[in-house]
Amino acid sequence: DRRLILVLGDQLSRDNPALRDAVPGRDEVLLAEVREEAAYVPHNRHKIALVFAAMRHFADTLAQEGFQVHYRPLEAGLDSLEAAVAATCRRRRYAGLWLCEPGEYRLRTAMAGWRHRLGLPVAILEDSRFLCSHARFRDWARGRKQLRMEHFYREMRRDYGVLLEPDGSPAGGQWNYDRDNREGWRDKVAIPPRRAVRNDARTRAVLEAVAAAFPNNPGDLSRFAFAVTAGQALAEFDWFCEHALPDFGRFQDALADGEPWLFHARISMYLNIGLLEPLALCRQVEEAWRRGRCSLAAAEGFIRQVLGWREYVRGIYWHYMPGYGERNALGAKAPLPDFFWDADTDLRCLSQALRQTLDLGYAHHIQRLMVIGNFALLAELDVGAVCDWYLAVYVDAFEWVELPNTLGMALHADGGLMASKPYAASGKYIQRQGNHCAQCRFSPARTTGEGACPYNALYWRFIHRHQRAFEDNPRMALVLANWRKRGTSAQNAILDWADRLMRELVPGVDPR
Ligand code: DLZ
Repeated sequence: DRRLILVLGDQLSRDNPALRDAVPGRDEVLLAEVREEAAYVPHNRHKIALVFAAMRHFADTLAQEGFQVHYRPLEAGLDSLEAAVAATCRRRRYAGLWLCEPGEYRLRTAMAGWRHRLGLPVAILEDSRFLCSHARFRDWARGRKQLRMEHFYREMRRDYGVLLEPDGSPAGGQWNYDRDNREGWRDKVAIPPRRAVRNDARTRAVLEAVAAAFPNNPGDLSRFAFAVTAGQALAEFDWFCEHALPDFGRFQDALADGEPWLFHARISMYLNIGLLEPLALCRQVEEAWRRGRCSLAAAEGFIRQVLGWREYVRGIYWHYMPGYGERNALGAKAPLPDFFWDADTDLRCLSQALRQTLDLGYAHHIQRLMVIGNFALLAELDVGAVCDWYLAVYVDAFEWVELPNTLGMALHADGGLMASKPYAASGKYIQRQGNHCAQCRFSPARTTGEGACPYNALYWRFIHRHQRAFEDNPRMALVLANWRKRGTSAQNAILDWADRLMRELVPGVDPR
């Protein structure tokens, strides 16, 4: 009973449930580079290259294990995954198609019709690479008024016995060391230089093919240096544990001029395509702390992202889709400015975050949340357009992780389902966290007039326009009170200036 096993470009793991009891010599594997997946948004070329190069290397590993692997490169001209399966089934008979569930709702819906259209039994297995199953998340969510990450995270720590004292209490007496992890960047600590992965002939062929097939997509492929195998990704992670983890915690929220990586692990893309396994990483970081190689705050900060946040956003995604993607609680609808595609803006923090996003397919979370996302929130950019942009430009962006992070966390468009207050901030926050402002032509100390940091007036405009929505939110009370005590003429001066900024920065918008 020969089975055909379809492996998607973000399921490149030997733990893929569809491969778990596959038998070389009997079952066959299909991987396909197809136009639909490569073009449903204008993906960064780094993302396409990473996925294709990792797919080709993974196919090699499976072939070495003795599997017959059907690999369809982009040049084969297949339009969709369904077309790739259909073409393979025309050549050979299979008792059924096996695959791991896809990470995006779009594809999950399309697959619902496969059995009928392909005339073949289709088994879609739950993605066991995540630490929180769909049933576990549903159990946790049942009956709760609010689905807050902090509560979820504690349960995951208990479920997996991570960072616990022998009596089950949290290591060190606290669940969360966020307060120790907010230091701003003052240029006093050396940032370790990253090791670049050397691209082999397989990867170089992918880089050429992607450059030729996607001439207009963002991404400077001359700087492609991502790991494309599980072994390379693990080596990068080992490097992180040794060289960056000790300072990861304290500078987790920092912004450093000209430094795209800082002390970040830079492993989200490897996790999200299956090259790394989340629990093993958490255990390795816990072990580093237990051996005295890093502080508890650093280890806890890392583990919260992987065991807590990552699993939580995936749970939120499947819990609320498909409606989640349509939400726009604050009615944001301004058009996306062109500088999102060319980084051509004078705001230094924003232009650096956009430039490295477009060139490298990567920005760290404070750039994504508090620089780019914050701008989109304050300028009330169209939620759907911003979400599509995030899905396109980042190497690690798949909708299950991108949508809750962008729509819920950055844009507050889910009405507070994920975050108890909007992540809106003025230029003063950006100044506190980093060193961009000293070299920027705008000053965070001023709110109106030439040379004032645009984040300031846009921040107050945002607060002013949404006062009613935030009225009953105790976490917004202080900010609202600060705004109101300014008096009408001071308020109007700020609002007039903000409208002028909107016209300048967001062409095509009607600021009122
Ligand atoms: C992101 C991506 C790209 C660019 N190309 C492919 C592809 O050609 N073939 C494939 O199997 N997967 C690709 N992927 C990853 C899929 O888009 C991903 O599996 C779905 O979005 C579900 O998460």
